[in-house]
Amino acid sequence: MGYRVVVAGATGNVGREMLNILAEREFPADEIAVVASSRSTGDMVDYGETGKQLKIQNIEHFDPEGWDIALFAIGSEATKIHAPRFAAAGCTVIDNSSLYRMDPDVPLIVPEVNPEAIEGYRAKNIIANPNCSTAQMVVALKPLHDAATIKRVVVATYQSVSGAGKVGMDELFEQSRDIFVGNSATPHKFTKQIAFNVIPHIDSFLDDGSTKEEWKMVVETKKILDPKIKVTATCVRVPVFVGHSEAINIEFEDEISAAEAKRILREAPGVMLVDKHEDGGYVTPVECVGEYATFVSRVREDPTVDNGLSLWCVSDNLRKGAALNAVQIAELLGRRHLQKAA
Ligand code: 11C
Repeated sequence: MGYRVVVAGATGNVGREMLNILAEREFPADEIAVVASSRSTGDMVDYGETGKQLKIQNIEHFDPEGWDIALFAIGSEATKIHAPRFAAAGCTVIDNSSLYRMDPDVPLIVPEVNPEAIEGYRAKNIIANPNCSTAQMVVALKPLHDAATIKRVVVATYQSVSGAGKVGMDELFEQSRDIFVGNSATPHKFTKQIAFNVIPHIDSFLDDGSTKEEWKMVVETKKILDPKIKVTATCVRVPVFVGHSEAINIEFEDEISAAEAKRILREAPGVMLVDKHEDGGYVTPVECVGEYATFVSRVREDPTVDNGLSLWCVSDNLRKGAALNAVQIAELLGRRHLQKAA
């Protein structure tokens, strides 16, 4: 007997990828329900490439009693209403919004990094999925932290427009087309023109001048990996449809050479090292689309600090940064806690 699984937010970028990945990985689901807001009720969505289509139900009227796992990709406001309702009915919620990430009673999990933290999920019957830019970074950092203890991380991100949802992707497409035919580009979703431009601003500003996206990278890395690690981030939106990139500078307690780091990364779970010192010997976002791995390239020593390394890290933000990580959490939950696996 398999699981009864709900995907909430099945019409969005992440919800669609959740369905693709459940299908691709042959998640042992006996039944899948797709739910969304009333706007999409009755619409059909593909269950990956299985040829099956699923009819969207209204989340407001959906009874979660008897369902095992719900993958939520519906944003914080709707999550606030529905996650406690699903969790109280015995359906474990794996939530992609930022609502519960820093709740001490909710584990924040990247399965390659802190699978043991899942043990705490029963307090609320909710498990949080991290922000996309944090998820890929901690996958790359974890094996290096185990080897030489990270003290400080300085990261600059190059984040694709799909992180801002389908409207973000549409805005890049429309602005590119408008500029190409000689029209002006009007920003709607983003704060400035995104086509042929970069914007050093993701999410809202905080009092200290940083943004919430930058804050998330700091606090989520501490919660997932190690509270002692200092992180400073600059998060930037770039005109790329899918795939977040990160330039990461790391300072370690102990000595670690680039050669040693590469040897470790080659063996690390979830990491694919592509690092040849030649034209094209590194990974760019277009190559990571549809992939599961977090790609690491350009590993090199930083001689300006003791025990410093710099590297380049790229991943599909809709997959490892969101949907894949959520499905991996569901797989982990099944293996450790739900006794139904087929
Ligand atoms: C972006 N990282 O690229 C954001 C999207 O907290 O889950 C995901 C926001 C979040 O805009």
